[in-house]
Amino acid sequence: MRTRHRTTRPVRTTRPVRSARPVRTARLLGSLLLVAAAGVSSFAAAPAPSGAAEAPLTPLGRIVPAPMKAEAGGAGYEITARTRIRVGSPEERRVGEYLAKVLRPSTGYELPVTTGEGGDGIRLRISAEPENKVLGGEGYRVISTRGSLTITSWSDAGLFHGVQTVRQQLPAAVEKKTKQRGPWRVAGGTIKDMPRYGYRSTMLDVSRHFFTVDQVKHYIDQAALYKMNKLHLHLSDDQGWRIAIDSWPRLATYGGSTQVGGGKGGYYTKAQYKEIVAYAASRHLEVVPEIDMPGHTNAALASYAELNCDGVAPPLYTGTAVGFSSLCVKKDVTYDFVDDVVRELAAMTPGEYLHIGGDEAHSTSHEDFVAFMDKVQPVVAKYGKKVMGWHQLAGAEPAEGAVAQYWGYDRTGAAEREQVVNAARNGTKLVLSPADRSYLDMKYTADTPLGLSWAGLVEVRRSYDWDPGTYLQGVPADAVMGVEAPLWTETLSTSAHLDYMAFPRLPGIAELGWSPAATHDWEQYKGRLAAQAPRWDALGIGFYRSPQVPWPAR
Ligand code: TNX
Repeated sequence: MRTRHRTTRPVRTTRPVRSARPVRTARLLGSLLLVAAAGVSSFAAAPAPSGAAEAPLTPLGRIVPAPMKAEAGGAGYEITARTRIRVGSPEERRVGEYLAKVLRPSTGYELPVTTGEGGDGIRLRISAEPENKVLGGEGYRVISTRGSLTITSWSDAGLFHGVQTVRQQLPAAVEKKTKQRGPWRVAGGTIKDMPRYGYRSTMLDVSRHFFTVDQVKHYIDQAALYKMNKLHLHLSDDQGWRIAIDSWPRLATYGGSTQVGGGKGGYYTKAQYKEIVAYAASRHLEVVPEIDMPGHTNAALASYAELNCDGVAPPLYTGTAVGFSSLCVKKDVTYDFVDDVVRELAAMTPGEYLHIGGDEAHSTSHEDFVAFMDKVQPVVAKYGKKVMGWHQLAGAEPAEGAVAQYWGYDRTGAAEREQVVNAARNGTKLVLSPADRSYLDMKYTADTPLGLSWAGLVEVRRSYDWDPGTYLQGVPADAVMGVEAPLWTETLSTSAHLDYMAFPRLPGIAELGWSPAATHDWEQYKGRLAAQAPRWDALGIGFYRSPQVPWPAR
């Protein structure tokens, strides 16, 4: 059995973190352009160096991800005991209720959500006016004046993202669950915002360690704060099968009965899975479920002997090695199994994609891997979904419309990279999750008590300081659909563990997915990031206090 993760060169955990490029004038200018002053300095202002007294960022200047355009002006709207949240349609009402739920406990105000007309208060409007339409299906505008705060969008997703922006403009205490002192003022001015990419994802590995429905919901809430719009759930792996499949019940009841380290594991019933999907949808995230195949399948192979080429079921596995398991590519029953699983999973997944894994199939020959993918991709299409796969899919024949998820890193071999680049040139879309940038399970430093280090150490700056648009040389810019921050859980078993590894890196990947490339600038980003800390404290998120970031004193 393999105990080493990669096929590439041996891992050096002490590898120095590459120093990032100097701030380019063009970039700085780009971010300056985003702010029309009106006497208010905004997020283009570089924060004071770590340790020095901080000049507090203005509310408009501390938003993460950085908005496309923010113009300060006027006194702005103050939420008071008299504030009403004015909505019209049921979609507007849903977003209004969500906003009210965020604001009520800390402000102590009633904040009725009302359909009554009126010019004052907080107004949420979905409208197809051209100025909303140009901002697309997720963009929004916020206008804050003395008398009213208006969020408009072409869609409810855009309204929801606008609410996240407004939330970040209020004092951090707004996130607390008990009554706090105001005032609750939203800075005056106008924000126009829309995402750079339509695919902004985080992955949670619920297989290596199982996480309950409530824990997953908690993670969804955190991703929604930063305008992510996909939740990739890694539902099966060697150590556990986490989703009930009626036609193969032992997958969950037996294959899900343990986890890394030998704990009791668990699985989601269909009702629970649907509950996660619905909760994610209420936060405007689409669930992308993954069944990893043909490798990473020990839990399935242990549950059903007939899935093994030799007809013998292996024992359940609770270690952390990879690459030792494979479905039996030559047996017909394998494709009955795949058909049933994909059919049942697709039927309870409203989203567009179904992820079929395909990584680290070290116990499957290349020929078998290609044959397997040729047979399995049409099954996904048959049940109405688009194929996603890890980038090894590029080594087979990606189906029309398939999306490959790149998880290589600086030491990924040229041949492997080239395969991905060629696939992209031939029309395969890419989601980028480079392991030495966006993997939230990589240790920050050699001293990080949790996580792995096979891709190197990933401090906050390294995680943020890359451009998805130019990252893979030779890939056409429009082949990049977006980014993902995967959170693998070999070493993580509690929500506190997830918090510590995801924060502060998750907001950085979210920003790479959302913000215009022109806003990219570590020196000012680190100031905005630092300004998030009181919010995380208020939300009870225990984050890593990276020395690279000028955190405010507690
Ligand atoms: C690689 S990324 C894996 C996972 C591990 C992860 C740990 C990928 C497609 N495969 O099986 O959990 O590294 O960082």
